[in-house]
Amino acid sequence: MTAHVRKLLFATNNAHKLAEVQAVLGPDFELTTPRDCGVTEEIPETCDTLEGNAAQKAHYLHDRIGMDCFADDTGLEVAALGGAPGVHSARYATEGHDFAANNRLLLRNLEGVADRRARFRTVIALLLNGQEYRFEGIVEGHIIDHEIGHEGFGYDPLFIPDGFDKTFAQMTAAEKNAVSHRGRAVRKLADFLLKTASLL
Ligand code: ITT
Repeated sequence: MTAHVRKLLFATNNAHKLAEVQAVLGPDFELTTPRDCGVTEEIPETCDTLEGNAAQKAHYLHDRIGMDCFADDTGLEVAALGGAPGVHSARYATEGHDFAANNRLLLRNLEGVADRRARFRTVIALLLNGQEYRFEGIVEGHIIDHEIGHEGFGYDPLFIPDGFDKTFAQMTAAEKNAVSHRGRAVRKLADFLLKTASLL
């Protein structure tokens, strides 16, 4: 068992994500953010895949700060919409990160659509000692026809994971993390770091 806390730089500006990832990693890890390191601008994500964006965010921060770090890019992939909004999930309805407008647009685009299958997919890119590593987490579920719940963020009030009868927005953080895309990807990251890496 390790006695010291591993410090990890997480390339995100999303406070919800930060809290979720810190909760999954637990007290053996202490997350720091771009803001903690004086990086306040929006980190670019201009690629057309989750893999590309996760790597782009991690490399951007590494170039700015010179520290090992990781980034997560997540998309909601709706079957009847050909995988949209996917990599465009943050800016589906507007250029800003407007969760309410995104949810309204999603419901409009699914009006009268019987096939409600959807999944969240998270890709994490880790830069460690000059090497890049990727970790993926997926949760399958479906989109309901109106928002329910106030926990979580983003599309959570519209998404019911398979095997449940409530949305992510009706779950505690621990319940969501136990089955979510991000929880799954972050547990792979933590296993990797604990088994193979020696971060100081
Ligand atoms: P960073 O890039 O700063 O990490 P972001 O909010 O831009 O934060 P993403 O690009 O990874 O994060 O996520 C795109 C969008 O997908 C996000 O704005 C939400 O609308 C949605 N999203 C991501 N994770 C989600 C989750 O766990 N539950 C519900 N919606 C989520």
